[in-house]
Amino acid sequence: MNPLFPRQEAAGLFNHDLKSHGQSAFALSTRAAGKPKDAPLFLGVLLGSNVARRDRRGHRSRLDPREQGIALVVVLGVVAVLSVLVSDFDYSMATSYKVAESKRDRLQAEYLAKSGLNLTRLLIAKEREIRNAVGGFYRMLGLGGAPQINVWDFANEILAPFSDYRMAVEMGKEGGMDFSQMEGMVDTGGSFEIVAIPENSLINVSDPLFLNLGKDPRTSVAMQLYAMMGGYQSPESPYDPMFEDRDADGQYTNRLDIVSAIIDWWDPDQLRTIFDPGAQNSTQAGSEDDIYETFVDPYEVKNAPFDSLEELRLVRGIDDDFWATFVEPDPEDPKSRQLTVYASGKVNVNVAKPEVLLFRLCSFQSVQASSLCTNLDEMRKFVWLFNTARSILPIVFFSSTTRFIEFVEGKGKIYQTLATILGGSETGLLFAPINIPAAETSMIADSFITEAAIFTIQSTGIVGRTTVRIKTVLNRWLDWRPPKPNAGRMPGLGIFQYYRIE
Ligand SMILES: [Ca+2]
Ligand SMILES: [Ca+2]
Repeated sequence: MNPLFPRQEAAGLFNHDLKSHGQSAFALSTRAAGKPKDAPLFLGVLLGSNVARRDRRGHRSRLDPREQGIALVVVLGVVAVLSVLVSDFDYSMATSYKVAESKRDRLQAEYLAKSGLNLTRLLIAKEREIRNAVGGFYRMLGLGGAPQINVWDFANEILAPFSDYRMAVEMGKEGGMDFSQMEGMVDTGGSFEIVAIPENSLINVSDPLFLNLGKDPRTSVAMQLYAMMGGYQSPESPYDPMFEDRDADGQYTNRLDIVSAIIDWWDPDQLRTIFDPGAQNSTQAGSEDDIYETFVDPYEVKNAPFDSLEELRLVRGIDDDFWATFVEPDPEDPKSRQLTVYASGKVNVNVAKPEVLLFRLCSFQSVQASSLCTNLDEMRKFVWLFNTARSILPIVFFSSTTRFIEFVEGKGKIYQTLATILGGSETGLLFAPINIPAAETSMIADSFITEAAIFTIQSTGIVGRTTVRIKTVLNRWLDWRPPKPNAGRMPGLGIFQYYRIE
């Protein structure tokens, strides 16, 4: 019962009203007294509080002015409360829906990324068959047999039908292929993108997995690191300013300090490594931990190989400048990296950036004095030549590391062909060949490699505006032994040494 209008009075009012307005819409609701008639009354008052009505004698009368509009205020209040509740409910439902939609897309994107990752593993595992198929082509060009083919560079193109079904069907039509008839091929509602790089295309700063250069692993790493930081460039290097100011820890850290700190992080002893770039040897003296003990939050060196690239952040002297210059200039793009902690120390001549090839080459004493290691112009020519040749013909060039050594010495088919194309040495586009002592040729050739076994694979699943990225390091090196107490043999598709979903 409406507290504002006692039933008797209200019913009287209403019934009377009904008699007077036989055709009124209110009639429908007034058949059962005391039941729904409260509601029409309410509406009647709401709609007609100022509307004339008749009393028992048929005289027109009005409600008490004090009663007029009270119901309207109450109803408006109720409606306002209800509308707030409804809009809140609507908002929370819309939010829940969006959250559910986003979770659905994220899950879908994650599995697309996983698919891309596994298909890339499969593609790399099938490389040997592709290599055999193109061997004749390499021999025809006079390049010797085919080396390991860089199939990972073409992962997005080769795996396109699995990644973006709709685009593949469209493109297939143009090429006369009907992907829509292929069993198991369906529209996944998203796509994936792959970036894969072999780790031996980078400079390894961790304990080398295998390296037999007649030098201890420390010295080999030190030589490359020092070359990378421009240590052998004379009279000055563009990197000099980086080593002139205090770093974030308040310490002065020069090139040799960084070389020592990185090596001491993983070498098993607790004596400080002292690298002599002139003599190309390293000795151990003093304590490794001195600097770390002075930090506000002190810690000790690890004395074991790096597990991830991020761990390098803990080494003294590795600040943001160093990180942005050498480690990860673009965190979104693994191809911008120059350093790795996963490789053997042998640099892959077919996939390494030309700068990295120079760092490895110039780390040897017998090569250091050559123009390719000291003259910035010559270095730029070398880098330009490699980058241009690879952009024109994105295939691998050197069937063996000996052919690469021949190339830098200005011998062999590849150098001769490039010299002809570029119009000889007079044009100034070609770097001046260098001379490597015959006694050291095989040792230097052995510091390079043409086969990659450890890869960074980054797979990004994309569904609408949702992306999920999986960053991995895949190890396919057959001689690799897992750390104890693990045991077993390397599976055909390799194992993940690093796996992170972002
Ligand atoms: Ca040490
Ligand atoms: Ca150590």
